[in-house]
Amino acid sequence: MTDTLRGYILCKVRNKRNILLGLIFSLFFYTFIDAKTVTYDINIDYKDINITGRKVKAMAVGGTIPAPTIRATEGDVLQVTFHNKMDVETSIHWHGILLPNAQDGVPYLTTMPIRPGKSLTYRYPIIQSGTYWYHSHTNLQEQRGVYGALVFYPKKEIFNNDQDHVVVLSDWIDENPQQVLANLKRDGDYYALKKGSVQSWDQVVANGWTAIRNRILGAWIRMGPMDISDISYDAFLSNGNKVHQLGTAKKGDRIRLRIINAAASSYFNVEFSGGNMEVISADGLNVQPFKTSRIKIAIAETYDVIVTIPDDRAYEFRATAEDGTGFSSTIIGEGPLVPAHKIPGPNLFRMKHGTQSMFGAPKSSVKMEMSKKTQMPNMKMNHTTHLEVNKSEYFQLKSHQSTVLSDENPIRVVRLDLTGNMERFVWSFNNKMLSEADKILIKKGENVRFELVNKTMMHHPLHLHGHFFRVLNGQGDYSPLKHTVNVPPMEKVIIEFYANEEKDWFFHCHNLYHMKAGMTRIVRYEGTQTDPALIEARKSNPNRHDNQWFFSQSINMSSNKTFGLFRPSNARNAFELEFDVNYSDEYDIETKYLRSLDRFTDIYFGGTIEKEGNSRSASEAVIGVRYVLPLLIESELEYGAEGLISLELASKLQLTERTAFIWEWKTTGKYKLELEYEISKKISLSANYDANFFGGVGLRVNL
Ligand SMILES: [Cu+2]
Repeated sequence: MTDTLRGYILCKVRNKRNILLGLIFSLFFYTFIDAKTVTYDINIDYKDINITGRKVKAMAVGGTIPAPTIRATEGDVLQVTFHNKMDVETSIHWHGILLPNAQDGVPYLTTMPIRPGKSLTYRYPIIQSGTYWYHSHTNLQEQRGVYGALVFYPKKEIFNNDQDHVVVLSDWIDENPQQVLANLKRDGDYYALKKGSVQSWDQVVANGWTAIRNRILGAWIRMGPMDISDISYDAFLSNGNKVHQLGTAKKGDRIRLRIINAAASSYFNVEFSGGNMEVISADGLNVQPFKTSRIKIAIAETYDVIVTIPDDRAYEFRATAEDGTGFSSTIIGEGPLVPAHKIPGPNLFRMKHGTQSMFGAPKSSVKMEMSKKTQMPNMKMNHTTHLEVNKSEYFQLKSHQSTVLSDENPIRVVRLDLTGNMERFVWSFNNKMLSEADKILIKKGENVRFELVNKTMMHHPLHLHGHFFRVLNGQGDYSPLKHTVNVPPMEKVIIEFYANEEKDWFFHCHNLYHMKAGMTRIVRYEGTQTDPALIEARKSNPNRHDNQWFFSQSINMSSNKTFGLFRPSNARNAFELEFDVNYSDEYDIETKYLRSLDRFTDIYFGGTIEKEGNSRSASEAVIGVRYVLPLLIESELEYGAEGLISLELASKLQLTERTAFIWEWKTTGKYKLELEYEISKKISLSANYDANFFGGVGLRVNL
């Protein structure tokens, strides 16, 4: 292979008859045909792309975004060599694929990273068929373009179609993803202004009593305003384009679409303007076919559907981001366009956290269907009916065969609360990030059941590497097998699988930013021996996972004083320097080291220095607790070295989309009032009044 062809797949498919391999695989796959090795050779490199009118340095596999589709057939051996032409390391994970642990591609956990300038060959036998995908598992590279489709054909296709296409959905933002994460760490609602989802009080009131009640009840249990996405994207893409023409078609053609949600943090509602879609598989595996007008596809899921072209016209397959901020279009056929519905975003003010179906069919007809066997009093523990399961959003997915696990196996139940601190953008399981938590230990031969309880206001698409699990969705013995499951806000989902593997596997939220912020675990099989090369490599792992330091500074230059806040923080620790200084040499400075105990509680120590009028400056050491009270009022109970105890209360009220009122009151008699008008996320106008420094107007700059 030469460099002259860099950026493209150099060598497509090479048939290779290898007698020894053939013998081995014929034993494995009950066939006497030699396993064919399907070989790909692909570069990963930077690529300038222009999606919004601005040139941005992206990362591309094989020279394209999405990466070229890798195709092979069940029973083949897949061998793919990636050449990393970038100056940062990378990795490739095979999403939804059952393969030897060392091929899974989680850098430093299962597989060595692909170092800058180096190559890595992945090789594994294909023991499944269906629609899957592959992507980088390094830092935030997936957001920058390192993802592509994986299609494994069955040995014998059961569906007859006129066409078969991959539709890779994704989200795009010009801003550097690392900066996106830094912005979210500063303020979980950072992108609300850009995407128009600021829930100010004027809007709450305009939306009536339901909205007012939702907001007050929410604030009472210390939940911020509801939002269903974190980031405001610049574009949504279908096979790399905002609008994508998918070949020609004629009336009556049956077209199979292999839909892959490869977005970093977007859910999509997909609809076809030519009528209902027939869902034939989910997460790569065939299900009992059913028709629906709409599918909600969570991050990292795949669905295969068949659509029928009703007439000699152009039809739109539209994927609308769930937050309503945009969509991508795939056009099928030629002639006058029949557009798909416009799907508006949800009304966040009136939103209740109930089950929303993943599919468009009416929900009222659904009941939890239990098989007769499972309704008998002597129920086996591993049957679904013993468990409280909410009406699943996946209720229409039904497996072809029974997926019940053998009741001979011991059962291990793992309860995982999905937790988070939206304000500081920390996401976790059981209030612990990956870096703080123990591995989830399981044992080969067990039936492992995960009880997933979402205690946050967001959806989390959870993905387990190297396994398929049953989702207890009300279909009893025919519960579908998946590799990714959405857990809606404030709901509980139960999954279970037979532990038939070995070693370490990642289990994580597939929202890229949630994963990076800590919502990740390692599932370890008992007795795992880690490859010494990986142990050695981990010592110099340059990727700071969920515990990076971020810096936020804001300074306000007003006519009466200058005040500001400097705050470096990581997930659990923060330093704060807060100061007020006026022009007659009076000041009030507070420094603190804070340790976060949970979402609501920080403990701290620090010191204050104060100078008023002509008196000398006075300093004092303090310790205290910062605690979030109902109605989202922040309190600080502080004990000073001079023996005084004080209490401070503060909160921020968002009055309009850009105007906020901030108040602070302390038992010592100090108070501060500030009215802020946000021009951008960086610059605000402000008016303040203060017990010590009186009133003034000024400009706030956030850096
Ligand atoms: Cu998540």
